[in-house]
Amino acid sequence: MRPESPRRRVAVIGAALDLGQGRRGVDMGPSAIRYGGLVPRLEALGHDVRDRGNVVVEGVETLDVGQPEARYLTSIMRYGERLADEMVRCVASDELPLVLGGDHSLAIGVLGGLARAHGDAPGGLLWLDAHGDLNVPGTSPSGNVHGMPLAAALGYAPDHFRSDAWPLPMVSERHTTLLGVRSLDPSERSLIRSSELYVATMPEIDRHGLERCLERAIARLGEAPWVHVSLDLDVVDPRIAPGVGTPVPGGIGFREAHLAMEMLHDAGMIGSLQVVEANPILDERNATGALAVELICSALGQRIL
Ligand SMILES: [Mn+2]
Repeated sequence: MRPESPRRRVAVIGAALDLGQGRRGVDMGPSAIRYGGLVPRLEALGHDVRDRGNVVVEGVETLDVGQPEARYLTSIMRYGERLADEMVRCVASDELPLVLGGDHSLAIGVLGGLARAHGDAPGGLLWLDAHGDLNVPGTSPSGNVHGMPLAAALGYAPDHFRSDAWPLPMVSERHTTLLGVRSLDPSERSLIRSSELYVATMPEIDRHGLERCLERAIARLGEAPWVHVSLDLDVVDPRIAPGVGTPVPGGIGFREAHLAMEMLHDAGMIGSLQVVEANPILDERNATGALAVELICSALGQRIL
């Protein structure tokens, strides 16, 4: 039997960041998810929801791109520090942070703030993504920082990602799972092989089923002092979630995505949640924004029966 869904105080935070990747439009992701009816849907589930608006970023046209190996990194770090303050405030007031992206580089500030809020203790992380996001400046073929946030959180390139606003590492390898991956760069592969990360690739999900992979991930999360769930919408197959900047065929299906959220909820593992990379310019009639709303609702207690 699943436990009754506890009512939560939920703080919705829009992270309208688009500096971490090359395609415009992902800064409108928070609006697309709100437009999909997020807040009333969460209220209908019994949650006490406060929409804290967006943490806005300066227009990319006014900013210095910096080094090509990590484009806009300085601006992304400053932005992350503002997001980190929001996370600390949420944790202090016992609100569940629900962060709407924005590109995935916003995870640097989210995880940094959560680690700081929990006394600098590295946490547990479930990273649902088509990609590894384990590049560091110098290994990334594109120089786009949205391919680096998991590496940053694990403390792999401290000289680039150090800040007074957070500790490093923010999360620990043995409590971190990467799920749904189907596109890795060579440097990411060798990094994974020499790490304690649990990486459930799409072939592994095909062979063992999402349920078993997720049970293993949840067991690791259960040993961590705090837990964050990071949902990159490109983990879902692009036929279902077309509105993402870097789609990769062969992703998890509609029901698998919901099953993951339902299992995490039932295990009491949603300490904080971010849903990233929704790009309404690339979307089809907000299908991806609407999917994000449905998945968030499943993660926060919505059930069919
Ligand atoms: Mn990602």
